[in-house]
Amino acid sequence: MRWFIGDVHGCREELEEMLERISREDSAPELFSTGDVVGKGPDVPGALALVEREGIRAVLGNHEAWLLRKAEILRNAPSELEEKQRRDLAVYGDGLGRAVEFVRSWPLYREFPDIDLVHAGLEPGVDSLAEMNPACLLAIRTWGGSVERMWEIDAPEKAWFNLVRWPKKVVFGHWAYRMPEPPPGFVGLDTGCVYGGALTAWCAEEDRRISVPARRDYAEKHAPKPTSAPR
Ligand SMILES: [Mn+2]
Repeated sequence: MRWFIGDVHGCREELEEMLERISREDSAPELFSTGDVVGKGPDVPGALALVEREGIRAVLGNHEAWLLRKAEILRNAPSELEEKQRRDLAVYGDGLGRAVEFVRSWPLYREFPDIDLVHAGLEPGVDSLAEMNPACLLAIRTWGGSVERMWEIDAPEKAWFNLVRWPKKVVFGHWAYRMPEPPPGFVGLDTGCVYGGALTAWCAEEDRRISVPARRDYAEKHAPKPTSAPR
C-alpha cells in the first residue's frame, strides 16, 4: 500500500517510530514524503539519511529548496551567506554535499493515477501541475491572487484548497499552524511534529491515518493550537 508521510523537519526518532508502525501493518509498503524533511528540527542529517536508506520518495519542500539555493551560494560566493544561514548549513557537517546531491533529485510533485503529491499546494486557476509556479507548489497556504500574496493564514476562505477544483486527490504538507479543515479530496499531513504536535502518515488504499506524537517541542515558534492537533 502507499503511505504518505507528512513534514519530518529533522524529527528522525519520530520517523523511525512511524516506519516501524507502518512495517507492522504492511510488509511491503510504498513510502512517500510531503517534503520538508530538512530544516528546524533536532536531527536533520539523520532524518535525511533515513529517507534515503528506506527509499522514501519525497517531493521538494520549501526547506529543501532553501538548502539547494544556499549550498549553491556557499559554493560560488560564500561571503554572501549570512551568519544564521551559515549556522543552518553547519548542521550537515561534512555531509552537506551528499545531502544536496540527494535532495536535488527530488521532484516538485509526483503524479499517480488517483493522487497528486505536492509539498504545499496547487496554484489556483492553473489546470496542470507542470504549468504552476514552483513558488506555489513549494509554499502556498492562501491565495490573494498572486504568488506575492500567499501568506494570509487568517483568511480561511482564501486557503488554496478552497479555491481549487481538482480531478484527483491532492496530498500535501507545509501547513501545520491554524490550517482550516480542507474539503474532501485534499489530504493535509503536516501536523507539526517539530512544534510538539505529531508526525502523521496517510494510507491511500485504506484512507486512514497513523500518528506518532512528538517526543518534545523542538521549535517554539508558531506552536499549533489544539484545534489543529492531529486527528
Ligand atoms: Mn514547508
